[in-house]
Amino acid sequence: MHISLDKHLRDSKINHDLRHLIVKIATTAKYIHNAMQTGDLGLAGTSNMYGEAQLALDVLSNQIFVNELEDSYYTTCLASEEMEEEFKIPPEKQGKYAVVFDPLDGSSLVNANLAIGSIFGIYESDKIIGLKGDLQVASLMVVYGPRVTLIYTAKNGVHEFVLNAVGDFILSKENIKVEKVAKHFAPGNLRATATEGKYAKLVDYWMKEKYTLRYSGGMVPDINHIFMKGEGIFTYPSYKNAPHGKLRLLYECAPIALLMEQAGGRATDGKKRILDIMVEALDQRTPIYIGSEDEVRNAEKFIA
Ligand code: AHM
Ligand code: MG
Repeated sequence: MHISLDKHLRDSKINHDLRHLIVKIATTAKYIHNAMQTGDLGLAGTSNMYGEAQLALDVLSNQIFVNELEDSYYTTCLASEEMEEEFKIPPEKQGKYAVVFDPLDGSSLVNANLAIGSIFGIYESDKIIGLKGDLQVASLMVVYGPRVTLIYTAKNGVHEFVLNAVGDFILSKENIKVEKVAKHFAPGNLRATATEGKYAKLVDYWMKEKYTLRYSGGMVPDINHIFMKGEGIFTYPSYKNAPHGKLRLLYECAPIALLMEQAGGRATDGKKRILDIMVEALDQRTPIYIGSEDEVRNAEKFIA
């Protein structure tokens, strides 16, 4: 029997509003996928708050998610990697959830036709600053690859759905678990090994121990690889030029950390649980070590 995302949420007794919000995000992801296949992939001519050139697709995806979430009547405020400020939902459309997202993570990979993704964190809140990832009531990521898949947790384990030919997300993997020990490594920011001796030693260790490299340049597919193989480690350390790393706490690291912990894995900044870090700014960055528990602990030792 096919189990749809909506049915899975119902069977898991996820409350009405959260269920509808998650289904709304899933539906909207289909529009993004459609835009990806048919849309203009050129530069939009604007840059986001980090000074990165935005692809038209970034701008478009962000706009589509904002519009759809505003009109869902389930949200209070929105924050996205592609917006400088929090977007307050007008009073007549207020719900109870703050939604934070990266509408198109890994957008530089689009023209190379590699897999990319969208990431979402959901909080029951009417503000964002001062929250920490632990307070998320749900998080999810969508992978746009040869197949479109969605992985969610509403703190009920981690579950994967595949988009079928008639546009339904159908359960494909329930209760995904990540083993403690890994044989795959995804070392982000390898350029840091030029100046960070400890990170260079960690990468050396993985190579000497004959770990298998699986790195795509997109955090979503790289993390998805860990979920699908049931083991692995992904790292994105800081270094001199980027003292807090590159990846954003709110839009990338915290939602993915919740998924990873729900699957039995570990996610830290090298010392502290990602989910314990307080959000002090929308654009806050953090180094990240995430995946199989023993491997993350080992990485923490190397870089201590
Ligand atoms: P983006 O949000 O601007 O697309 O950047 C995030 C991406 C991650 O998906 C990936 O892990 C990382 O950037 C790769 O960074 P680098 O360009 O340093 O290799
Ligand atoms: Mg991103």
